Parts: sequence; C-alpha cells; structure tokens
Amino acid sequence: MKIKDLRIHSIAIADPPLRSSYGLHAPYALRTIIELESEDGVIGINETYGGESPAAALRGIRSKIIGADAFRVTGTINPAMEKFKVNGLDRSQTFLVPGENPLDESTRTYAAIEVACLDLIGKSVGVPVCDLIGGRVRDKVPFSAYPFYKHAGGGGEGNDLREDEYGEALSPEMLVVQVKQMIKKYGFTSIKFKAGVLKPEEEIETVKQMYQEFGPEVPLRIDPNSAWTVTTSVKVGKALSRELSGGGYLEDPTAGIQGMAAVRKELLACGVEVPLASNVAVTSFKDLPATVAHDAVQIILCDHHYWGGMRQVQHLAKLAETFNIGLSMHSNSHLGISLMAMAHVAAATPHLTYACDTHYPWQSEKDEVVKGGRIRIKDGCVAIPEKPGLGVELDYDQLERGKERYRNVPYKKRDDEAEMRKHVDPSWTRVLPRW
Ligand code: GKR
Ligand code: MG
Repeated sequence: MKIKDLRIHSIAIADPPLRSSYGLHAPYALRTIIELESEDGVIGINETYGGESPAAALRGIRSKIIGADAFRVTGTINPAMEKFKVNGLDRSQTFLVPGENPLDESTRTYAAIEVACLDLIGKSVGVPVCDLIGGRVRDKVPFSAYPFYKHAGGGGEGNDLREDEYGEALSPEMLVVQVKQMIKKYGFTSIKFKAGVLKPEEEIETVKQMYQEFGPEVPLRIDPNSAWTVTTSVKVGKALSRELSGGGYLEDPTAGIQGMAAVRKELLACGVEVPLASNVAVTSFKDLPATVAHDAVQIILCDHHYWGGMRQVQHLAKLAETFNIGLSMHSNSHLGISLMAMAHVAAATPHLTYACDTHYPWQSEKDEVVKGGRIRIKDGCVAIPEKPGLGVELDYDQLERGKERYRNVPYKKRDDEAEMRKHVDPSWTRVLPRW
C-alpha cells in the first residue's frame, strides 16, 4: 500500500495555567497532527508533540515516506531510531520539558510515523490498531485523575479564552475540590498529583487531605518532577508511606537514576516500601541496565510518543515484566488522537500494571480536532471502539482553527520557565533540586 502524501499540521490548543517544577503552562499548548494518505485515498492520522522542531523533524523525513509502502516504511526508517542508541549520550529528560529533548527527536519522529501507519493500515483492512499490534487484552483502559496546582484561568488569550472549569487551586483544600470535580465528571478511580510547586510540607498536606477525602481505595501518586533532594524525597516518602501505599507511588522525586536509587535504598532501610516511578530518570532502553542494577525505579511510565512508538512500548513492557518492574503511562497536554493512541497501545499491552496518566481533562471541547468532539472517559476508562485504526477521524474545520491559533501564537516551543517569568515571578528559573 503506497503512501501518496504526508501532511504535517502544527496546531495550538488552549491550556490552563498549570504549574509544575518546569514552571507554568502557557495559554496554548502546541501539538502536531499528521495525515498519511495512501494511493487509494485512505487517510491515517496521528498526534504528537508540537512546535517548530517536531514539525521540522517530520518534514525532514518526508521524502522517505512519500512513495513508501505503509507496511514497510517503519522498517525503512528504523535506522533513524538507532541514532542515539550506541553513542553513549545521556537521553535524560530531567532538565528539559518533554517534547523539547533533542536527544529523543529520532524516536519521537519515528513514533509519529509508526502510529499514523498503523492507523492507515487499520483503516485499510478494517481492524482496530490494538488488534493489529497483538490483540487487545482489555476493552477499556483505565486513566487517573491528574490534579495540578493552577492559577485562575482556563487557557487561551484575548477573545479566545476558555471557561475556567476548575478555578484557581493553590492550596491543599483547593486541590481536593479540583479532584472531586474531576472524579465526578470522569469517574477516575486513582489520582496522580503534580507536585514540585509548593514547599514539600504543603504538598505532603495536600496528599494527606486527598487521602482523607477519597480513602485508601483510591490509589495516590505524587510527582514533583525531580524538584527534591534525596533527603527531602526520603522525608516525603516517610511522611506519606500510608497514603502512597496500596497501588500508589512516588514519581521522580529526585533527579537521575543514582538519585532515585539512593532514595529507594534509604526508604527501604526505614521500612518504607512505597515504590518509585519514573518518566524523567528513565526515558530510553539505554537507561534500563542501570535502573535494574540499582533498583532505582519500580514502575516505568511508558509513553509511545517518545519511547519510539507502540511496538517499542510493548517491548518495554516485556522487559519490565521480566525484571519485575511495573508499567504505567506518562502524558503531556494532548487531544483525542493521542488519547486514543495511548488507549490502543495500553489495550494491547498485558503488562500494564497501573492506570495511565492523561492531561485530557485540562483540554476543552473547543480545541478538539476529532470528528464528533471529545473522547468519552467513563468510570475513569476509555473504551476501545469497534472501529478500524485508532477509531477516530479528523474534523477539518477544527483542524483549521487549531492551525490558525498556531499561526497567531508568538511562541513555537514549550517554555514553562518563560511563562513563570511573564506571569508569576520575573526572576524565576528552574532550579533542581529546589527543596
Ligand atoms: O504538564 O507540566 C506538565 C507535566 O509536568 C508534564 O510536563 C510531565 O511530563 O506529566 C508529566 C510527568 O508525569 O512528568
Ligand atoms: Mg512524571
């Protein structure tokens, strides 16, 4: 099946002012939507990181895609994936916001094409993607609530403002209200809380209040994106040993594999068995030997967008299972195509041991580019539809609106530090560790 065209669309979607150790989300998040069209007019679609550099990388590979066979093209471009595998470079994401790491550009680009190809093939042969890549082991994929400290505002700018559905949330009490609202709307049964923003004592208190409110049957995770020293991480792990047990975890409390290993060792020495999870210290296959050797991470948060696509996530899952490491899924601000791709790969991955992350509740209907509007999350789950490919089509009017927003935004990459300086503190810089 020959590929006739590859179309790359840069779009901007409204994003609320969410905080993390990276800084502050800008009023718009950037995404790239791609279309692969076969000679017989079938269109495969996908969504990936946005801004100029991911789009340029895709444009750079265009000549290899046009005219190629959709069944073979991922094999043909495979060497691009190998680029950074053997040269000893550190692929770590610790100091860079996701999507802005030049070292995983090749795996991100490969993944973007792979998933679009799978959608194209699925749509051509009438089979859902999860069944193409090994067959579903579940029909519904669980996701978790993803509360953030946030400033007032729903995203967008000028006369393009979105409703501020969740309001300001800069205290433990406000975070509890935010989660309640999210659970009521989507039915989530676990919570992943973005920390690394306020003093650790306040973040401990936030988790305690969530535990108090939702009880031990709702697993809790806390993720400060490496904002803490080893000592602070151990202190927080000890303080929250009850709240983070029973299906919860402590995610990337500190930087690097060695740092994580030190936290794990100290926690175990104190009798605290709360597992450590990571999507920052462990971001590539090259990180696995040291991770296993030092017992640095007990749960890996996979992400097909930068691990190199769906099949690499399945390889990762097998390796994780082999070494008795759990698997969860990382997310970044995204729309429905990414959500469906995450759901399909999760559906076809037996060793998925935790509910996946998703930023989806933070995005608005007004920005969705999927025909028919937003994907439904019910009882905290995304159901895999009996439709071919990813099960979604593009709404071209909505896509055009997204492209127009992109043309109008002055920034063409994610820069949470710059946003912090603009809106919160003119002298703010990301310091790791901060506490
Ligand atoms: O959206 O600010 C954010 C998150 O901090 C995101 O950038 C992280 O990549 O959600 C992610 C995580 O789990 O680390
Ligand atoms: Mg994380």
